[in-house]
Amino acid sequence: MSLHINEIRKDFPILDRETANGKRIIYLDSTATSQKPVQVIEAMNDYYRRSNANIHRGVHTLAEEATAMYEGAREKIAKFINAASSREIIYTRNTTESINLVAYSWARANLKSGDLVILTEMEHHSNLVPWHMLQMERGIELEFIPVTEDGVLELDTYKTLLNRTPKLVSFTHMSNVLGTINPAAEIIQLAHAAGAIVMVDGAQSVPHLTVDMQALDADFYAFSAHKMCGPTGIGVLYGKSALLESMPPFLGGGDMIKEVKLRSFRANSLPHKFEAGTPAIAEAIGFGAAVDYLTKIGMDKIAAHEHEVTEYALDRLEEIPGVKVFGPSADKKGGVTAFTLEGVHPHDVAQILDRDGIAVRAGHHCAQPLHEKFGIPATSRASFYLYSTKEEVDLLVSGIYKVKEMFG
Ligand code: 7TS
Repeated sequence: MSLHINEIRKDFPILDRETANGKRIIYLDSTATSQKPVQVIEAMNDYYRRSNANIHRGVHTLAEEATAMYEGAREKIAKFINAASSREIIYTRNTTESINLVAYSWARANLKSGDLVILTEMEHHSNLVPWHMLQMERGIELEFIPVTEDGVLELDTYKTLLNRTPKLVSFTHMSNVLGTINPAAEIIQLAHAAGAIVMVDGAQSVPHLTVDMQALDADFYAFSAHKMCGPTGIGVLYGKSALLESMPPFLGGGDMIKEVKLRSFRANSLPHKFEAGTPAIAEAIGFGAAVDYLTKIGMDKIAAHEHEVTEYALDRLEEIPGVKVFGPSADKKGGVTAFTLEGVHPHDVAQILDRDGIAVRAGHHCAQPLHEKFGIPATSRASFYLYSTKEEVDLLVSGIYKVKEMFG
C-alpha cells in the first residue's frame, strides 16, 4: 500500500512553481525545512480571517475560539507522539529553543561542576552549543559517543562512558547529515539503568517516523513543526510531567504565572508554566493541521515511501564515479543523502544543480564536528519527504553528471 503520490503533490502548491529561468522546482531540501500543504496554509489563514484573538485571557467569543484551537492543537500533538498527557507538550519556537529550555531550566537546577553530560559526534549544533555554554558557566564535563566510518554510533564506547555515571545523555534520534536512525530505545534504557536523565533531539525523527513517547521512555524530546509540514516559529518540548513539575520556569512574564505580587510570583501549572507571553497562536493551529495531515496519510506509509526513494537514490548516486555518499545503508537511515563529488566543491555542486531548479543544501549543515570527523569541510545534501519521487532522484543524478562534465 503505497502513497498516492500525485494526489499528495497536489496538496503542495509550491511544487508546481518554476524558477526565473522556467525550470520546475525539484525540492530536495526537506531536512532543512519541509514544504507546506494547503491544509496547513488554509488552517492558519482561516484562523486569522475568522478567529484571531489573544488566548487564555478573554471571555469573548473570539478569545474562547482561539484558545480552544490553540489547546486543541496541543491535544493533537500529544496524541501524535503518544504522550501520556497534553500537559507534557510545551510549545517553544523550535527544536533549538526546546533544547535550550532543558539546558537553562533543568540543567542549571540540577548540574554542577564536574557532572558528566554525554552527547554524540553526530549532533546538530543546537544539541552542542547549549552544553558548551553550560560547560563554560558551570564546569560540567562533556563526552561524546563516537561515530563509526559507516556513520553509526559506537555503542560499546557508550556503555563504557556510562560507567562514569553521567547525569544526562542527550542525542539525536536521526542525523540530519548521515540520516542514521539511532537505536533510541536502547540508548535511553541504558542511560536510565545508569541513573541518567535522557533528552532526545527529534527534529528529524518526528517528521519521518512513528514515535511513541510512552514506549521510548525519553525524559525530554524536542522537535520543530516546520520540518513536518507545519509552519516555522513553533516547536515542542515534550517532558515527563514529574520532571517538568520539578523544574523552575524558563522565561518569566504573562501567562506563565498563577499569581504575581510586587516582590514575588507563583508559577502557573503545566504546560503554561513554560509558555511566557503571547505565543505563536496561528502557528500552533497550523501545527495541529500538519499533524492531522500526516496522521491521515499515515506515518508508516510515509516512512515506507521515503525508504523506497532513499534506497533508489543511494543506488543511483553510488553508481556515479567520484560520488561518495556518507552514512549507513538505506535500512539504517531516513531520507537524507549527504555526498561529495570528487574535485568539485559542494557549494559549486549545489549552485549548478540550482540552475536546473534542483534544490539541495551544501555546507556543514550545522554539524561541523561531524564533518571534521570525516575529514571534510562540507557536503552536498539531497533529502526526501512524502512528496519526493524517483523521477526527482533521476533529475538529481542527471544534474550531477552535468556538474561532472562542466568540471571535466
Ligand atoms: N536538530 C537536528 C537533528 C536538526 O536537523 C535541526 C535542523 C535542528 C536540531 C534545529 O532545528 P530548528 O528547527 O531549531 O532550527 N536542521 C537543519 C538542517 O539540517 N538544515 O537546516 C536545518
